[in-house]
Amino acid sequence: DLRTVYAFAREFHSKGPNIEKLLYGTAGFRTLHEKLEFIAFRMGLLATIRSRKFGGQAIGVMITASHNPECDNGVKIIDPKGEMLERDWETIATDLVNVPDDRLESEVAKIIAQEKIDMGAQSNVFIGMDTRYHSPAMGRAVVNGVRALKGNLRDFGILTTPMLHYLVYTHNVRGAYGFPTVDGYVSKLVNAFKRLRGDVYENGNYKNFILFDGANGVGSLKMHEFNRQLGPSLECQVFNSNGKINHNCGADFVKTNQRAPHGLPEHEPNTRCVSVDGDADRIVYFFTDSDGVFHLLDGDRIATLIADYLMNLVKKCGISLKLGIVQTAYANGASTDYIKQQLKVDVACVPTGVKHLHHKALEYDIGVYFEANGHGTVIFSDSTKEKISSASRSNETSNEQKESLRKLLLTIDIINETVGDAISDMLLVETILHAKGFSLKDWLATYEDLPNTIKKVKVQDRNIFETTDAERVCVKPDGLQDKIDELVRKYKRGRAFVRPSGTEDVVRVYAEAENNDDVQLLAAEVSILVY
Ligand code: 16G
Ligand code: ZN
Repeated sequence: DLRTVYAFAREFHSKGPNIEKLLYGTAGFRTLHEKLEFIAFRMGLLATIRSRKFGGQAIGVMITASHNPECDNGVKIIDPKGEMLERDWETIATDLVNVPDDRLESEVAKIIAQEKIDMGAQSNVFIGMDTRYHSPAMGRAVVNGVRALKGNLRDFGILTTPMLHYLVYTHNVRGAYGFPTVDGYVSKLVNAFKRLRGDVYENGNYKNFILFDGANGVGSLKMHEFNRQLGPSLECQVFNSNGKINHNCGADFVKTNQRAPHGLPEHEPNTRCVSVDGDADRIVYFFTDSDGVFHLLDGDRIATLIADYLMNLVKKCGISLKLGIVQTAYANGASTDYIKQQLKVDVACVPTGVKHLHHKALEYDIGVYFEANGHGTVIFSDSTKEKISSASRSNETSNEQKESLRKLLLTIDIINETVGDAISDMLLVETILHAKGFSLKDWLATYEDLPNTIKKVKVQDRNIFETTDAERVCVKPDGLQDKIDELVRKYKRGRAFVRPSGTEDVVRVYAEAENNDDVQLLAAEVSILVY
């Protein structure tokens, strides 16, 4: 009886008098954890309804606030193909969360009617969470939401975000993409990795040792599971595995501050290091050279390294495929120049947020997409995969080409195509560095980053800022962009833009220029305009 559902909701997962408007943003709902329990309950309801819309296909609900501080949490829904929640349903989710308790019942009824949901249909909700201490309470609220509408559920407990994407997708395609368990996931990636690596673990300047900053999050736990299967093929030493999540460590700390995380064990200069974020869907590489200088290799680097490798492999396969790289305005200008002039690959720019990048990448045969912050992956179209497998079966293919095709197929197997995945990205980068015999220094030498910075500016109302052209041009407030352009013109290789954050109550200011002093000046001048 649905009456009891809503009585229950009012008693245990009440929204209370809270009238703050909450939005299903680029990463779902994300805010202070105290404010989120009723939202988690309502997302349990919504996920159950959404699963029924797809005749019982699995829908994921992930509890995480990714790289945010420990006090925050978040909840987002994963669609049947392992992708982010469809646009229209973001609005439905937003509306559902913003109705007061006494309108919950009618709002749910409205969704069911509008979307023509058969409430007798099967429903399956998969739940996963990060390691925050308040995540289990949020998970229980989701469970209560699912139970309230009599849906089935599987609670996978602590998982990386990309793992849950994988589990949802593999369940729905009945294992065609991999075995739908965490173990199946680890094996799929590690097997492909080992077969590509072969018996020779080191090559040229590439050493098979890496330091792994787990951001005190789920990435460090899961990396241990990978390590068990990786054996000696890659020696990965995990650190930052049980402190405060993202505190002075992790991919966001390293990228934002352009310095090494706390807790880094003693090591030789030039040792390869990585940092992932709290839910392990972002990764950056870094090292400190023999002069003690820190060097960062971010998402732009990873994208260019992967694109270069895949293009060469495709060429050797004797097939023709269109590869493209998708970036955001945050991509370093030097990386964009390198892509155009050296790699001669198509490059597109889209607004911040994985779904925008993913969507654009679908337009290519092979779409490589990365945010500068280390969030990204590669996607291969269905026809690309068909081309590759039919070429590998064809009599007209030479043995040499077949060997390249085999490598390409294994490379695809390492990649988590559903969403950016720190561990999968790392295994891919490790494979490429191994194949090229590259140290991080060699990789860094492919092009030189322009100095850059990102500033946060607190403003009264960030909603008055509106952008266009993939956030590179600010159209509101009136006249602001002209003033920014005027400042930018003063600096050699200068570039700057402002955009309202989608996850914090601030405006972000990005600046880059030929030298660091100019960058700081330009960023300060633009910040004053915004303030
Ligand atoms: C979200 C996005 C991330 C983006 C960030 C920008 C997803 C899953 N996550 O965390 O990709 O870089 O927002 O934050 O899309 P901002 O709008 O506060 O700058
Ligand atoms: Zn994340």
